[in-house]
Amino acid sequence: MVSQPIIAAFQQAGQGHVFAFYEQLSPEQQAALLADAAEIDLTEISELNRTLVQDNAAAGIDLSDLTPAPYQALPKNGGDAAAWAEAKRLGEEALRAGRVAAFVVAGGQGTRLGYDGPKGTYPVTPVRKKTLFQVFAEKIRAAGARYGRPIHWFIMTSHLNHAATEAFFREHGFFGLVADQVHFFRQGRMPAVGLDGRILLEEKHRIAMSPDGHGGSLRALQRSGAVDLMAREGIEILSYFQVDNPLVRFIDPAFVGWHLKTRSEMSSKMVPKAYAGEKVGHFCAQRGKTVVIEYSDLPSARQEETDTAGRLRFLAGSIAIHLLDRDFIRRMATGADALPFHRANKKIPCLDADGGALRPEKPNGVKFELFVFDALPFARNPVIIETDRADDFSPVKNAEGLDSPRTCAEDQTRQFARWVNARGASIPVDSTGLPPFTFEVSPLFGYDEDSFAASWAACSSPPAITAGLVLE
Ligand code: UD2
Repeated sequence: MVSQPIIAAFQQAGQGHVFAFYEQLSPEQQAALLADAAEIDLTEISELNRTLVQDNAAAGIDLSDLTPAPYQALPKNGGDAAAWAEAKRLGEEALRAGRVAAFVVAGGQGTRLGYDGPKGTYPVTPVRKKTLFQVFAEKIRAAGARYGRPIHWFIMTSHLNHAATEAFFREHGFFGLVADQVHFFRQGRMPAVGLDGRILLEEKHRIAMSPDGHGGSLRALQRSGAVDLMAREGIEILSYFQVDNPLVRFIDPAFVGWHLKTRSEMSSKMVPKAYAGEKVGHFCAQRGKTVVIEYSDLPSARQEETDTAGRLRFLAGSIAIHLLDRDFIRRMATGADALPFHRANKKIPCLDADGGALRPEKPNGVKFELFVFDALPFARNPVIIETDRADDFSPVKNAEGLDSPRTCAEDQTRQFARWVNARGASIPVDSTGLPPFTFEVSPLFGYDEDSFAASWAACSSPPAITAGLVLE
């Protein structure tokens, strides 16, 4: 065996089997394997094996002393209308000063949707079938025009979809955005281990590596130079959202204003959960800190608890919309505070000890992932604000049923119908707010109710809304 310090380090760490087939590999394959190996922090893996793998720990989630986290209710639900108006004013000022940028995490694999390709390239709008990326790009263009400052957009990809994502933007001329203001960077990777803690090989020259979770965004923002770029451009706040949700209002002045006026370092939007078992995180308070407990980690009895009024006690659902201060990101990425890893048992195609291919039918290994909401307990003054689900959340996650392309297109149509009828039109809708026909509002015409109202008022006569119409 060629002597390579990295191979010796793997042997010392009890992971020497990673190089079991090294002598059989071509020089290029050897280089590829060494490059994979160089990405791995062996001390981190051995610590994760000890804490998360060996005793089959349920990711070590601490559920003690949990109470529902406080949040700023919307004025229509009892919140302070003057405080919301003041927040909106402050947020608009920050947007006009160019202090806010958009940030989408798009490194996930979209397995549940069964779509082969970066999820952002999935078509979602009801008439034009615009892709998720196009919808976000047009919201950014429209908001930039509204506030008189172009809005930078950071896009986190993974090694699996980076090249395809960049190519998609190039093919579509960046959807009218200035290419220099769209910044792609790759998230980090983590090796998968077997249930015995041994690092798995995908091929003789490839370690089974997967994206390190959306929480990996904090270190990837720092490592890629995005945080420095923000500093150079005078951007202080990143507006974080997920790639699967075209309704998201990520340029939301009231949210930015709440963040600023409470001097929060990380802020989040909540929606009241639709039902006890809804698959969203739960905003909780725990010994003076704000934490999010994922649906899979909170026992169903706790999810179903009700208060004296019969409402769900742990009501505040996390829909993965956050604001993050630039300096907070840097501190989380470089300081002593570190996000904890979560363990996910998965079926991981890999090689057996003799180099034969294994296609497991039940979980045979563990992936390690970081979650961005685990940064909340480290943030100063985290604030949670309520939002209307209908204005902020309708993700595409499954091919059919709940959170599918169909439900998402319907939710978009309901929103358009609501905006149009609020301006005095009278298109018919059913008891769920859905009109009997489909039409579409381009984000360039209106990406939220205010911008829509402004464009509507600027029309010489109110547009007649008919089936298949696209307002743009
Ligand atoms: C997430 C939240 C859940 C709720 C829900 C709302 C977690 C663990 N749960 O559930 O609480 O807020 O969203 O829709 O986050 N991603 C990456 N890199 C990765 C992994 C994921 O960029 O390594 C991105 C992915 O592209 C997507 C987002 O993170 O934009 C969410 O990922 P998911 O689909 O795994 O999250 P989900 O639906 O389990």
